[in-house]
Amino acid sequence: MRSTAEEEHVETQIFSVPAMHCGHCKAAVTQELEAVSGVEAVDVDLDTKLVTVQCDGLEDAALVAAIDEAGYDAERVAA
Ligand SMILES: [Cu+2]
Repeated sequence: MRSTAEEEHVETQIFSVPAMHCGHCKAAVTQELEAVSGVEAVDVDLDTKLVTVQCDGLEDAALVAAIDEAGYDAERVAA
């Protein structure tokens, strides 16, 4: 998908999820986040334990809740 960030007010939020350790964790977190309405893209980096979410008008608490649904504690970090 082409980036349309300038037109759609898509913002980037980054979360630290230290308990992620493998592809299963990555898939679980990605799946829960992509199920949230307004989430455009999810990127999980297992090396840094950081989850980058492109979203449109979402509170960070909604994203933390989705990660919690997947079974992980998440903390917002400055973008
Ligand atoms: Cu895992």
